Amino acid sequence: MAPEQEGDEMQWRVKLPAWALMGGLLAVALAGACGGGEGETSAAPSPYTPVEPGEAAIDVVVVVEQHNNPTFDLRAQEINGVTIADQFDQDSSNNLEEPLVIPPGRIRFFLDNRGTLAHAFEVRLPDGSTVDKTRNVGPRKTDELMVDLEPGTYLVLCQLSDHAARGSQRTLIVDAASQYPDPPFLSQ
Ligand SMILES: [Cu+2]
Repeated sequence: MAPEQEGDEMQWRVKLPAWALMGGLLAVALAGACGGGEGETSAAPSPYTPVEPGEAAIDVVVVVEQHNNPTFDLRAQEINGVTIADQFDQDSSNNLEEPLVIPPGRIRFFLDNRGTLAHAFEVRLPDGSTVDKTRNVGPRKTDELMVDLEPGTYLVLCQLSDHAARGSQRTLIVDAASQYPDPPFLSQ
């Protein structure tokens, strides 16, 4: 009888850790399901999300679209809630001669990737140096880039692969004479 008892005892020892493991896995699975649910039900990111308390106020919000289907393009949709999409044609081969003109100050570029590829967004000085840039933004995703810009001429582009050369670029002119209403934030 002694060997059987020993066997039962060994099984029991094995079962304890197994139950503990299953309980742990269940807890992790439940936590993951809850977290995913919250992410899916939250609203789509807005260009006009208020800044956090203590953060510098934003002067200008520019909604920039990236396209690559059928042609690569980088064009602006709106500035501070004012639609400016009609300032840009669908021909991206002339984007350097068809500038985006915005007021100076603290700028939030809200990048809206409408394409089927990952894109990104970079602001460059005329000498080619980088002011700031986003990481890669997946298809149908958004991101934002916050920069302080003084009046002058800049270049905005997608810095990935050959996208800029294929049309994902545009001259950016920051001009104090460019006037828009304040950004439609709920609070600042
Ligand atoms: Cu791109």
